[in-house]
Amino acid sequence: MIIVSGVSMELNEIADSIKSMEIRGAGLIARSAAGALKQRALDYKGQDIQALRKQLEDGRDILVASRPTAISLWNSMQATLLGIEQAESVEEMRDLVVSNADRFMTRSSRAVDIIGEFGAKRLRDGMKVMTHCNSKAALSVLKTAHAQGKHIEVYATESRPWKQGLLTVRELGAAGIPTTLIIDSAVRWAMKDIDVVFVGADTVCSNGALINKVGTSQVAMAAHESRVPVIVCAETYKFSPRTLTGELVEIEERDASEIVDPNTLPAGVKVRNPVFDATPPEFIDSIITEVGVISPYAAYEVIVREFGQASIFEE
Ligand code: RUB
Repeated sequence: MIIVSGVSMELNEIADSIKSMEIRGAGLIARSAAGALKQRALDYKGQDIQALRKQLEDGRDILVASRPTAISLWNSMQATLLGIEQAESVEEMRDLVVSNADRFMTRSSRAVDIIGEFGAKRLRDGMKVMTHCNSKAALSVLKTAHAQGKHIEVYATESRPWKQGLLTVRELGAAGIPTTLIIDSAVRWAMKDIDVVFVGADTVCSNGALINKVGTSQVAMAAHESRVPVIVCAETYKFSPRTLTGELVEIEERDASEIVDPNTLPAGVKVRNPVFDATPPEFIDSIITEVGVISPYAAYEVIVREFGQASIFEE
């Protein structure tokens, strides 16, 4: 059992909660999955090292399958199981998984704070910021700048169909930041007053493209048209070693009923519900990571530095 938001959960329940979006946001799903795998290691009471390894790998597969787009989930599983094939006893394997998971969770939470500090330097008194959806990393920047006494104002998109923008305005409003909610289609209308856009990331590809909540590319296009810089807040485990070998990122499509009750539509009308999209690097000013602020075109270097050249040859 692990505790997520005060509720204790088994690995399968965590995977189900990720699937149903009770646990959401690329960083939180990665940390929750690492915690779930750690707990599976702790719960194993047998003495068969191969059986433990199988339980861990099965658990990893269940968690990774829960949402397909965010590479953070896959990277967290890789980090948590790093080196288990070398373990010579159940105890050694268990200790390794526990320390790997703890390191990942600590490093990942710390990264959000560091990104907040780096990003706040890009904000000055009087700036109007736009954000899309609900990103802990992007909000860390806005809340850090506000805590430093900078008077910023935020325009937040609603983010249909799940309306994660309501989470954003509640959080920013509670922090005392002047915040305005707009519908997604009002982005271009609002852009004329905006100084900078801050968004989060589900995946950063080796060519510098950003995969984030659907609509991010429209926000970025409108910003590009108005010469407004778009800044991406992405911990290094949001960078995808899998894209180095040409793998494309799967864009999750969720059930149409999240948008509209299909029974209310005439027969034959289709509804599609893609929940992420790709923003090309030419619309991105910079990416703030916990190891520094980079151009999107430096994504390849970050991937090689963080995951090693060997990641190219891993399956
Ligand atoms: C959330 C979303 C966020 C990123 C980054 O989508 O697109 O911008 O996941 O979030 P969903 P964070 O609601 O479908 O998970 O910075 O919190 O990791």
